[in-house]
Amino acid sequence: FKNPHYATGRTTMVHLFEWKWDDIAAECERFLGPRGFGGIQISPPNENLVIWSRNRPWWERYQPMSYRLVTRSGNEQQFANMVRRCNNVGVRIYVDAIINHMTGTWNENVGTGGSTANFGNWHYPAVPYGRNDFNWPHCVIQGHDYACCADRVRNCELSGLKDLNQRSEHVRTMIVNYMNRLIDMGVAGFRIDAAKHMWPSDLRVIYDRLRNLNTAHGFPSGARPYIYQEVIDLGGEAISRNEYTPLAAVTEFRFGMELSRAFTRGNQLRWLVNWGPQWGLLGSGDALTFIDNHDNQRGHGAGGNILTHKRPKEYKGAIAFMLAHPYGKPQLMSSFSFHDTEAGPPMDGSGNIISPSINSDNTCGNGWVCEHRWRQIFQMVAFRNTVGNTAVTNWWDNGGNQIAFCRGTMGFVAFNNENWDLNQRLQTCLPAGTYCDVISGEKSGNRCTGKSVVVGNDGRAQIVIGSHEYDMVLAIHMGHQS
Ligand code: LAG
Ligand code: CA
Repeated sequence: FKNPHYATGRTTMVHLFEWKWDDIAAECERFLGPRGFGGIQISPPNENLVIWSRNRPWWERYQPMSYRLVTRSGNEQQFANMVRRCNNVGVRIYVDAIINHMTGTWNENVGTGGSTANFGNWHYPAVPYGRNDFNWPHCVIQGHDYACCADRVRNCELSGLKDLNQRSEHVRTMIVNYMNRLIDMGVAGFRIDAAKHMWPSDLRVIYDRLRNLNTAHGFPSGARPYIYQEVIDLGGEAISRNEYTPLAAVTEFRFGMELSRAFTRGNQLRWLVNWGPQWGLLGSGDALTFIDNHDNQRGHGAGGNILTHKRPKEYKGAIAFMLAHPYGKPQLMSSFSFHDTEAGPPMDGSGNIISPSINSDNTCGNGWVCEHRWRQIFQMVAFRNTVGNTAVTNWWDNGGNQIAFCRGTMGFVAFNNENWDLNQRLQTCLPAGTYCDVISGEKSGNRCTGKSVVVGNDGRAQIVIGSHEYDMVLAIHMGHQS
């Protein structure tokens, strides 16, 4: 369950938060496929409660009404069409699977597919689930439970969301049927929402009953779905991420926390010389890595001063380090802009999501940030694809916040997070020639639109990153020789 089954040469996925299926299909064909992205995490595709009383917040999608594939992102036919079109251009789809709970109790009770429920009776006829499918006695997780009481974290409600009992055979069957339906439609794997709130022994039963990936969608025979379990473990809790790594991959929340700290000068970049398990991170093959996610970019979930698109220079620095360094399986965040942390995606007066528009410079409009279309970010995806599994070599630092390293003989990257310029002759490990920096520009015809870097016969080059430049990174690789 730890292999994402990306198409050959691809390495990176992006979370297209709250995007519609038709827009994702188009984005696969016009941008993600051609640019070498490996996959997409999509918002939950199953029916959720419509919450007009809070003006359709983003989090209504974490309130399941049924496993029918009807949401604001689209219906079942649009979903199937998206998966097929993305797989056709080598981009995999990973589903955010909410299997810990159903909705909380609300006055309104109509789902995005028209289903209704009787919350007071724990009755969800569209699945169907009834009282016996939930954990008893009824209880709600309290803040202090996380430190002491694993059983309460798993058997009580997470913020009042009705807590399914995954030991129930009927619940297991409903969940497995839902996930297998998606596998048959061509998805490549799942994010397991709130995995910390479910027993690993129950999850194992569910994972083992999943079908192999659909060979008609280009997967090798016998391929198991990629599973990354959302476990927030910053230390000090009764439940550890290590209970989940024997099953499948795990979201590594310490990764974005530490890199956010380093790139905001809470820690010096030079300490990143031994980035990885020596920092207390999971084994590389177990870790789904990211700087921010949809929760902590707005102070939900783990929170904790995470860098986001709102601090672009530092954020692009942290993302570049994530993509330049071989540790983990990286995931990019693609956001809609927000001030109110509860606000839903751009929508019209009827609650329909408004599609992103694409500007002439390839960035997005209509309220969509589309970090994945920022040059400094998508060019580093290509960097990662190009350098493959080469090692980090020739680490250099100034004893502070200027660092540089090679990836084998395929790529070189430098960072300047000091108040003064970086201007050094450094070993790039690349063959002699002229390379286009992929951060300040790109290769256009035979010239560079940004900086050119001239590598001599000894592999060295003069590397300049001014402290007042737009970006703090310089990156060159074998795919961008001019
Ligand atoms: C997750 N991971 O474990 C998701 O990443 C996270 O976004 C989900 O919470 C959570 N688990 C449940 O799937 C989000 C919001 C919550 C929201 C919840 C359900 O962060 O704030 O709770 O989705 O919609 C909301 C209200 C609560 C209310 C609750 C129950 O904010 O005040 O008690 O709904 O109705
Ligand atoms: Ca639970």
